Amino acid sequence: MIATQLDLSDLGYSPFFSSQLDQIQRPGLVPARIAADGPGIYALLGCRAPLGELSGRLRHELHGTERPVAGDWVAVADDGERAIIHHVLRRRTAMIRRAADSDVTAQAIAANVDVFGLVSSANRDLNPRRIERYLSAVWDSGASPVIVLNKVDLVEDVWPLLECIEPVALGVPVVQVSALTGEGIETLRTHVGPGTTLGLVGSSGVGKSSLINRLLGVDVQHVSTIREDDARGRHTTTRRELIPLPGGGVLIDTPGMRELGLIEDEGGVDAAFADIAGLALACRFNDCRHETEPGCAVQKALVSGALTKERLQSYRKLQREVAAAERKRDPVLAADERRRWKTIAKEYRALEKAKGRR
Ligand SMILES: Nc1nc2c(ncn2[C@@H]2O[C@H](COP(=O)(O)OP(=O)(O)OP(=O)(O)O)[C@@H](O)[C@H]2O)c(=O)[nH]1
Ligand SMILES: [Mg+2]
Ligand SMILES: [Zn+2]
Repeated sequence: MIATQLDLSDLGYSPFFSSQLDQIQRPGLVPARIAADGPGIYALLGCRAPLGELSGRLRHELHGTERPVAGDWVAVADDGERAIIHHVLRRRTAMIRRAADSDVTAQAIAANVDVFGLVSSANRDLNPRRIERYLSAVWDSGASPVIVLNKVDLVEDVWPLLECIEPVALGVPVVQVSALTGEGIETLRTHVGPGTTLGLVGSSGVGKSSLINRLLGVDVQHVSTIREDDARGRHTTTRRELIPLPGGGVLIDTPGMRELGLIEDEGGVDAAFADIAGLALACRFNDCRHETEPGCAVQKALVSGALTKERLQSYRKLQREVAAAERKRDPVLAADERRRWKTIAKEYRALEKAKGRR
């Protein structure tokens, strides 16, 4: 019993989740963490059954991003072989993106991640615009970011790359690593430990799976060489997967993303561009659009070179993207969500009434 509890806390189980389980009025349910999500079937960690499926009710009730994804904590009836998932516990963090094939559908990438490592490769053109986009998504998710510059063994001098990252990092830690030589791996390791979850995201071929293997000390994840002509990856990892670290902590490997479309506005873009938000405080007008207004501190920073045109453009582009996504929200899904909340509110009111009668 004690051993199981220790395992669960190593996997990230905390009072945030156990208090939710305590509130479920159904005896016999145990917690488990989703290790991988396939269509209709889930790999589980922390319970006896290795696999689970949604209960009939959840299959009916949960839509889109509400469905469990890698990293979610769920309450299951565990028969030791095939567990039935009865509840998805509220998420502490959730990385949501716009599904690649749609401009309205949101897709959850991973849940309950504490730290996202944004992996870029030193041998390819490092793209600060991409880092800004990823940072916005991570801040939106509720997790914290670490910028991971991998393959530093391939460059003589990392300084130009670090100089390119610095203006967009705004204090976010930057770790220089090489999955090949092991350089920097111990620094990366400080971002994961018992109870914490580190997810790696980034384009295909940047070395996410290689870094996971390095952190584990054994080759568990499949890796393959990048294409010679354009140095791009081959989309080797095809599903999101949780891998427990010996000694505690959890790693999440994810498939390389072609694009990370922003779909939510939880303030992530403003957090990723806190320098511009800070400048705006000094504009003469509160509603300054930083265009031609007199006394605009943002325009002044552009002139002095403290802010680049590219960064301001990128800020505006991402702001427009989240605003458009909010407007275009899938109306069917939104209605479904509203209906569900109505039901919950109704149940809650009935409960309160019953309490009053006692
Ligand atoms: N030189 C060098 N090569 C590396 C390093 N890390 C990874 N590689 C190589 O880069 C290629 C791609 O690595 P993967 O780990 O498969 O990349 P990935 O990010 O998991 O790619 P996807 O699964 O497709 O998203 C492999 O040939 C690795 O051996 C590194 O630090 N230095
Ligand atoms: Mg991979
Ligand atoms: Zn202004």
